[in-house]
Amino acid sequence: MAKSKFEYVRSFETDDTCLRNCYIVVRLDGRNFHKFSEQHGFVKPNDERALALMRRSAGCVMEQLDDVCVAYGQSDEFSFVFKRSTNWFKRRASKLMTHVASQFSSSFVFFWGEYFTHQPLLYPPSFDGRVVLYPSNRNLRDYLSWRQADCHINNQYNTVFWTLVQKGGLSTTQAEERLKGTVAADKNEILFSEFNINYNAEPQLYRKGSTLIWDTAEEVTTKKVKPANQSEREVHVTRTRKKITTHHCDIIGSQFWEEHPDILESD
Ligand code: DGT
Ligand code: MG
Ligand code: MG
Ligand code: MG
Ligand code: MG
Repeated sequence: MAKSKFEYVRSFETDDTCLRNCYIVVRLDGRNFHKFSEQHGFVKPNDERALALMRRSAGCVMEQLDDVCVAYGQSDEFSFVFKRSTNWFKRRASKLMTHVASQFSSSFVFFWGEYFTHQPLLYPPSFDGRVVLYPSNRNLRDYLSWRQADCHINNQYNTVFWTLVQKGGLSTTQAEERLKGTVAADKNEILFSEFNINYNAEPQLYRKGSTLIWDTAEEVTTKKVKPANQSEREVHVTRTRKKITTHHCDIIGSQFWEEHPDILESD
């Protein structure tokens, strides 16, 4: 077929194929969620509904898109790790990133009402996305460790900050002043000695974030069969199905990775 004279514009498209053998990480982050969380009455510092909705949307991304081997989320962000051997969309960064972002955003809106039963969605939220490549298992694990360490640092700060405000009667400015220059041990001490809160006993979900991986589960179904010349009977059929499991555990140390050796492909 003859090409139109306009065809040449295709050559303006640039190649954004991700380097082979690398893990492709797409990280999404809610746009201006400082305002979004205020306007939708998120509980401070952690809103169970919001975190559950984030996990639900991330699960939807894993189910609808190929080759995500692990996802990690906290606060208004989620990172999706594509298998290093993936050839989905020929490893084109823009395709991968935009599919993740739009599947996540539409899921977030689609499932909103299931989690925020009495809080209408006031305007359409959006998430930015970026792609980063990690060439080794060490680099990938360090990336995920970085996000989990960030979760811990922010959550510890926010927990003390909002305890000082909600239980200690301080203004937000006073709480900020009080925490200036404090290290982790000081923050734990304030929580413990003044409010009888043991930070390490706070929910793992808040302190560690959420890690989603694939697991296999045996599923037993009954099926009606009717062999020739015999009466109909029921048989049990066992099938192995892939399903997503959620973990709120430490992913910085080795234990999690040793318990789930199938997540990473060897270097
Ligand atoms: P950005 O990402 O540059 O567009 O701006 P933000 O405002 O989204 O900033 P970011 O992503 O650094 O911080 C996340 C904001 O979302 C932060 O202000 C706290 C809020 N947020 C996230 N999860 C919760 C939650 O469970 N409860 C409450 N109250 N706020 C939350
Ligand atoms: Mg940001
Ligand atoms: Mg944000
Ligand atoms: Mg964020
Ligand atoms: Mg098309």
